[in-house]
Amino acid sequence: MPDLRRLRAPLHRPTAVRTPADPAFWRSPVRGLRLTAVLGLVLLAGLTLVLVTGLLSYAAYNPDLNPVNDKTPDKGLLGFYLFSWPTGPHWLYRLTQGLHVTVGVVLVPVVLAKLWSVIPRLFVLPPVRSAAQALERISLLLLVGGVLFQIITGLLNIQLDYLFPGSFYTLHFYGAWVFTAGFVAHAALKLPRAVRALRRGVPDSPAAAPDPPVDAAPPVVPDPLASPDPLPPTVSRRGALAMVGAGSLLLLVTTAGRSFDGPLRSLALLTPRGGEEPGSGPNGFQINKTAAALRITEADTGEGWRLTVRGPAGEFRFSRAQLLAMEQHGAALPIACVEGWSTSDQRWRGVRLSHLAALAGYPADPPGVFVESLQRAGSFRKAALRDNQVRDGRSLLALEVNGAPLSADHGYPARIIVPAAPGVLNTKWVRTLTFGEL
Ligand SMILES: Nc1nc2c(c(=O)[nH]1)N[C@H]1C(S)=C(S)[C@@H](COP(=O)(O)O)O[C@H]1N2
Ligand SMILES: [Mo]
Repeated sequence: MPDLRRLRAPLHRPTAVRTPADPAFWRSPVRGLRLTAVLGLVLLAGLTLVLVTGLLSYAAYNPDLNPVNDKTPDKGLLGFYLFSWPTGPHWLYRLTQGLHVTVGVVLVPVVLAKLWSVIPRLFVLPPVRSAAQALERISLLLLVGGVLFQIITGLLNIQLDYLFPGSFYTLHFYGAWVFTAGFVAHAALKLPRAVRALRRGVPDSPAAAPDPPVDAAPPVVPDPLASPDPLPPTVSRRGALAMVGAGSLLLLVTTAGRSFDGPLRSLALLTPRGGEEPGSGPNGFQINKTAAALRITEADTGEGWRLTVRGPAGEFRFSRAQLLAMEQHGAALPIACVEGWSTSDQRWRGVRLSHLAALAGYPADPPGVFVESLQRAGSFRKAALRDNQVRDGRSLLALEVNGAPLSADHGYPARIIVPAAPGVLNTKWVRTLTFGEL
């Protein structure tokens, strides 16, 4: 039997002017607790992963070591969790940051769909009815503001190549904590309801739902997110979810490739350098900034180049030939950038940092090192490495890669390479190493 109420309502209701505060203003039949609950649970799992890997990424920068790595003021309290980032497994940052960026991008359609699904609630009048509700609204402000701010700063950073030199870390780090406050409060308040909505077996789609008998008892708890006056459905809730999923899948395909070499990388259309050919041969892997872009010339890196090593034993200068005459060690390590792209393991060869520390006056238990590049302007000219990084036998001042001398773009005459570290700590075109407490 056709549901007469449903047929009648949209056709014969007088077309009074409705404002967004009127629930009947919102007429999509797709909105409802169930859709919101599914999206919410996906975000609970997904954004938790993005948050944890993001906080790990910050720790990986050694931000507490020396103000060259990070200048965020007052991270004291917020940085309570910082720890010595380990040097193994050597692909650790490649994994955590690949997940952070890829999952973060893939969740964008889910976040937008979730916001769309609850938008009528934004206009409910009066906006605040109780103290508890006021708190909930404030937590929503932190949550929505926080997640949009993180998405925008994150996307700008991976697309526009550090639009905010220096301050990106600060913005994204503070933003993460604002978001966390809203996220935790919101999850605590809404999780039970989301689980209930999914357990109760509310029909998935108004289109697919069997018509209830006319005299059926109305549901005990009305769905606060469902439109009281829905338009006829053009897509089922499952169909709407599938559209969101398809959007996420498209982003996955065009983003994940940045973490892999070979044909997969050419699929990473959303990466500014995605389609760029890093060339072939031993140095044919992705370049972040070229020597030319940073105005590093032949005169800087040619015969006259010397490495300065400082420590309690004094100050020493070495030519590239002298460094090549020292004991050489190899390490197969990737470059893994904060922007989420990474390379597979490259075979680096050069002098161990621990060996240079010994020359500088630390024959055992070397401390951290302060690294300076000959690069004159721009970011990432300096970096501080921790003692555990200097001690690891795979941490090198690399002179060669994959059996050939470093190319100018990969840091000739010498660059740092450290296992499991963010790419930004692998300073190229090194000029000075100062060993000591940082
Ligand atoms: N001197 C200097 N070193 C640098 C950089 C830089 O801009 N200048 N970029 C860093 C960043 S952010 C990354 S991800 C790696 C990239 O190394 P690659 O270009 O050899 O792949 O180099 C790091 N070393
Ligand atoms: Mo990077």
